[in-house]
Amino acid sequence: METIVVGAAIIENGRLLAAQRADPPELKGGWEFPGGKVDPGESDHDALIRECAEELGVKIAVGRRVGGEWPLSSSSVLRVWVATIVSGVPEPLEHLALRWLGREELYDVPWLPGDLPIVRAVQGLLNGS
Ligand code: 9L3
Ligand code: MG
Repeated sequence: METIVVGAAIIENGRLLAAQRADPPELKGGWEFPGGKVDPGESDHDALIRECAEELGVKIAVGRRVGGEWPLSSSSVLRVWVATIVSGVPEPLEHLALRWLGREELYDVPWLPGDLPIVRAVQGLLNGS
């Protein structure tokens, strides 16, 4: 069975929230859209809200989908939605660090290879500020 992973493109004030992975060792230090695996019987929407609460300590509102299925490996795909923060201030509860990246800073961090094409897709949603 294919593993479904969901990710959030959290945008606020024209900046995108990027999160630096703490694990596993081969992904440690790489930057990603926060999120994670959908649990059995869980909807993508619920998984995205749960993951953002667990990883960042924030409540999000889920907006439009970004593209279709982004391949992560031979057995897993990433589905991404734009999201906004409804309450809370994001903290790196499971990541090494968080950064708000403006349009000119989007490529200042080493994105995970699977996430990089999604950054390009999100770029146009950020205003120049
Ligand atoms: N993954 C890649 N990019 C992302 C996310 C949220 C996840 N934006 C990969 C890393 C792991 C797998 O998907 O190999 C499951 O993610 P997690 O549940 O460990 O966050
Ligand atoms: Mg995760």
